[in-house]
Amino acid sequence: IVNGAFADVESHPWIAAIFGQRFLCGGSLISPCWVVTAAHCFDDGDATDIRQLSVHLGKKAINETNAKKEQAFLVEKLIIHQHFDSSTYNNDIALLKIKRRDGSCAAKSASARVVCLPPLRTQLPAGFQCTVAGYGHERHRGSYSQYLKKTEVKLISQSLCQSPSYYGKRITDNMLCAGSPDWTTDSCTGDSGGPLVCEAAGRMFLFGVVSWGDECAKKNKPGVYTQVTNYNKWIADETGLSVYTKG
Ligand code: 4AZ
Repeated sequence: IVNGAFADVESHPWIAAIFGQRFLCGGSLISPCWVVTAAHCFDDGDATDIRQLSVHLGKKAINETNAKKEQAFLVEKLIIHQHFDSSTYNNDIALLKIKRRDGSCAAKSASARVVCLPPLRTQLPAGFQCTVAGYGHERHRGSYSQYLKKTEVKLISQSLCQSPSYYGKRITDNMLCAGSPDWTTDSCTGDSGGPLVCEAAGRMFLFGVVSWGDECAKKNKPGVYTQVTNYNKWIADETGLSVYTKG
């Protein structure tokens, strides 16, 4: 996250930190046994060996462990969207089924809780303020943040984001753009897979998965997020969860 602020994990209790040999990506807990993340996190051959993966909930810092707040899991299943295109990042979404060695999934606590999926195909208006969180770089070509950070960004209309001075035809209907009006704050490398949440009717909903962008906090180059509302059926089919209602 470029600029923004440090965040308590209790304010983003659904955030997951996904590790391979080292930190890979963020994610979001959508049910006790399932984490949503970005498909491109597993682009790199070795990372797809699920025996190497672990998922941590309740984590304030990538390089520190707080046993009181954290829960750690193995990955039982990695489901990369069957139409993920690594050249365009269309359908940049994946699911991880998590479990402990004893077979149990996440326990609800102040630092670990599921996030709601938005009702099917709900669209929020341009200018709507949402929050993105992660452990990623603090500037383009910078370094990972020591601690979990968050920032506020505003949704950008599809037509503006598809205009030539923004991203043109690179933006598909499965993507949504969000940025700060003054281009000072943004998600960045390492925030990938993590949550873009928007508050509606007093609840936080997962509207986006951090996917890509041209650098970070760059003028007319907002953060691009996977449009989670297009994937309710896919998530339901792959997990067996019922995600058509506010749940
Ligand atoms: C990345 O490289 C990345 N500004 C993620 C998000 C954004 C840019 C780059 C959005 O993973």
